[in-house]
Amino acid sequence: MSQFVDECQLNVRGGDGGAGCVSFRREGPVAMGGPNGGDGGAGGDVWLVADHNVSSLLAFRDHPHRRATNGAHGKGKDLHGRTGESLDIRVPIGTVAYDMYSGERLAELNAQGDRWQAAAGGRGGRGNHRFLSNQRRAPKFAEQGEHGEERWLKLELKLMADVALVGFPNVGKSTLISVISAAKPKIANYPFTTLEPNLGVVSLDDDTNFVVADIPGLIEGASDGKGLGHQFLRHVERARVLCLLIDLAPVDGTPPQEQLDVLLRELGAYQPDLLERPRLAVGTKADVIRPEEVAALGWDGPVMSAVTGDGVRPVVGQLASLVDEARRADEQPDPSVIVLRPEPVGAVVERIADGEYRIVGRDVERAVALNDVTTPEALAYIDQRLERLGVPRLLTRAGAEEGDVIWIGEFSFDYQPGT
Ligand SMILES: Nc1nc2c(ncn2[C@@H]2O[C@H](COP(=O)(O)OP(=O)(O)OP(=O)(O)O)[C@@H](O)[C@H]2O)c(=O)[nH]1
Ligand SMILES: [Mg+2]
Repeated sequence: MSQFVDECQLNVRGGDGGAGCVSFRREGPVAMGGPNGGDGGAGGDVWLVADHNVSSLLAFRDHPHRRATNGAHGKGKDLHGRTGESLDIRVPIGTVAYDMYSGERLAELNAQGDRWQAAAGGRGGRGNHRFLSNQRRAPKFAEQGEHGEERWLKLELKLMADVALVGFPNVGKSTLISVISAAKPKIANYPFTTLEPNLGVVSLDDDTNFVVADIPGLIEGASDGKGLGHQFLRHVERARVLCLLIDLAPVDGTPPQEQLDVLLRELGAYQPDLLERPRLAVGTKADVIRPEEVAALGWDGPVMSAVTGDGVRPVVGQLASLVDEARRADEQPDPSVIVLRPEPVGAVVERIADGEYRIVGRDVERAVALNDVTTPEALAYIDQRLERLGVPRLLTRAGAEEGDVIWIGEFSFDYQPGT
């Protein structure tokens, strides 16, 4: 079993758009014919794609930067730049993407093939032929390409186990998974042997198999972060069925029912609906205690010994049918990719100092991103665009006054209301 890494940071960046081109036809003796500068190609997007062949987020630890290809610049003779190649990043099923800084949950990829656009490529800049108009016969400007979107993500993998083995440290969780599946976790006679979850596939016959997760031991106070705390409870969240293991011969003598009560209390305190999950509680280490002693402890649930194998089969059978029922109940179409990222809309005016404002927004930034903003025709174009995007109204509302400095990207101008 490969090492299990269930959290990583990832920097994604869409490709930059190519710049539009400024170029004019050469028509015989006419030095400057009509404009024929091609558009820049769009940058490639970055996608996360759920793939069951990927089982951990390990690969991202060493290579946290992923970017798509840039679009090519436009050229003369109306040659458009080639579109940048998009990048598909394969992630395990059950990957949840968060914004690393805000912690906001952005998307969940729950089923094979689910795709989520993690970073959009920048749009290509328009070539000068696009700015031809009756007033503008020879536009000497073109748009710059837009930068690709960039962001830091935190990816988290929730185990997609069918059954989670829940129990105090040392009750025999790892021993059980080692006898019912091919998983070979470390087993030892001390608490907290298991520090990272192990997954194992249990096969009953060709059609019946389910995934069991052996997770680190749970102790009282885990829901407050004690022991290995929340980290573990998180792994329980996705399991359809809980198998609670109860030590029939614990070193500290905690009676079975009390163990069960503590486990349930911790699960419920972490997330109340964990108590709604189908569950099976089983007494372990039955080989070291006589049946009448078990009865005297007040335990009347199933018992087993992972060491001798006694009672293991019926337990596996019961788990299989609980899993089967839960899977059936689950079969209504999965919401699959849950995308929670709101699309940015319009432009926003921020006051950055006395008499100084900044306008932020994709369209306004694009309006001023020209290769040359010094020509009167380019300035006239910018004016027209900003007007159409409602910028004067936004500035008035924000309290801007004549002579104030307005910034959009790298571009700044003095505010002249009503012009
Ligand atoms: N006699 C007996 N001993 C068992 C049985 N199952 C496990 N043990 C022993 O109990 C000890 C702990 O077993 P593990 O499987 O490592 O327990 P665990 O629940 O995974 O423990 P943590 O990973 O620390 O939470 C080991 O010494 C095992 O050999 C059993 O059925 N009978
Ligand atoms: Mg263990």
